[in-house]
Amino acid sequence: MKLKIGITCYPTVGGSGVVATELGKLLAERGHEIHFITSSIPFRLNKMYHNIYFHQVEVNQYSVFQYPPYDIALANKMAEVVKREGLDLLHVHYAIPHAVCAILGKQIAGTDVKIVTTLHGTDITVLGYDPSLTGAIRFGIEKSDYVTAVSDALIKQTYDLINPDKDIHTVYNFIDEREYHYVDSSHLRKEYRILEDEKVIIHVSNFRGVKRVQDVVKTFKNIQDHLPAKLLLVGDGPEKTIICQLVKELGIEGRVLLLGKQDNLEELYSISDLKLLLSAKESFGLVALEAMACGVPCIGTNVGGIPEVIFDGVNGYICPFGDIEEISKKAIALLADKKLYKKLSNGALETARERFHSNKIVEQYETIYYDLINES
Ligand code: GMT
Repeated sequence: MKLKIGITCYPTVGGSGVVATELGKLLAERGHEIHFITSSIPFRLNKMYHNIYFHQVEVNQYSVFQYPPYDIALANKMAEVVKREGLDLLHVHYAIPHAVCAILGKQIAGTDVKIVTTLHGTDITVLGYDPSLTGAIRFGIEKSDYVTAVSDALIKQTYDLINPDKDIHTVYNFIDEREYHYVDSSHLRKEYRILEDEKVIIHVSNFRGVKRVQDVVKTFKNIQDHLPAKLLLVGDGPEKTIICQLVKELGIEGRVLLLGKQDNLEELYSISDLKLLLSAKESFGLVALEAMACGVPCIGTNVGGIPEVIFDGVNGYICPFGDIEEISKKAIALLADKKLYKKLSNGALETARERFHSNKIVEQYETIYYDLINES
């Protein structure tokens, strides 16, 4: 039996939006009918599918309301689509506001549509500390029919912070391996004026404080003191100005390429030798998986779900958070030793292929959906 599935996520750039959209695309390829119910077209929905529909949530601005009622409009749109299209289930990404909207939407629709909620991190690790939202997050989790989180670490944090009376199950993230694999983009090395003997270090993020881009830059400073190297900083966000300043202060402007937001990241990963993910909070670290699928080993911090993706000595290294010296030492050793490098690069490819393959993860979600529907 093929299912009719509504998907709600933050459709703009961000790991949760990427995973939700890729999941919708792969489910559509398996014959399910997918209805995205979001504020704008998910940015990764870049191809035509006959069985993917997009329902835009529109919020009108009324002078009597101080804030536009987006959450209510979303719940109303969910109810409308559930009823008109006969959806079997709503899969929402983020407890707040999406799970709560789905619960309200289900009540408005008056049907037995099932609700699957996936926790991605920020809804717990940031919002979970806000007492004005804790009760609503707990409600969203407890009233969902099934709750998943993208790592064991996130589940633990959810129980520690929110303590919901609900089982939560880990379903790891995945990437579309048809997109993320090694490509010959060596022309970029020339275009970026990267010399033949230079190693390329890459960091990709939204430059929020938790991403600790300053630690990436400081680590890179140490690396390039020992061996010829360039740093690619990809993305944009609130810390960008501070980072540009730091690069200047450290006198490494000529070695750091600030590339801003980019698509086709596989081309950048394919000219990179090492990825740094030195976050203070990270429930999974999708960007590490993207890099690994292109054969790039990663160094990450022992934070959140990062050690569930980066395995120390297998596909990279796990280092203590903020320990620039240790991270630099590991990076230099890895980049200087061809045999070790090859081992970890192969390890990275294998991790992406075996542990996080999209077929495996999408099947896990399908099983959850069918079990819920068959239960009722
Ligand atoms: O990391 C961000 O700032 C974006 C955020 C999001 O909601 O997209 O990412 C979260 O979800 C991703 C997909 O599951 C995870 O890979 C990220 O680790 C997680 N971010 C944090 O936990 C900080």
